Amino acid sequence: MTKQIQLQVSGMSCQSCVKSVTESAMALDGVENVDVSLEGGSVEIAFDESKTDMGSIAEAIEEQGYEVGMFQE
Ligand SMILES: [Cu+2]
Repeated sequence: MTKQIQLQVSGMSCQSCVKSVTESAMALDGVENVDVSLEGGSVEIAFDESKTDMGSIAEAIEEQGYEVGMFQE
């Protein structure tokens, strides 16, 4: 089943950040859509709960050098 979450991600400042955050999340099996709001410092992610989870997604984004804070469903 597809789950939609919104993560607060700090450290994103330009289109290149948007690209690396998007690509790192999309690289995970089960992530279906990633929508980055640069102004809001947030990332909306749709993923298949049976294939991945929020922790893995947050980790993938953090590996790119960004900080993942709060999230909401
Ligand atoms: Cu950047």
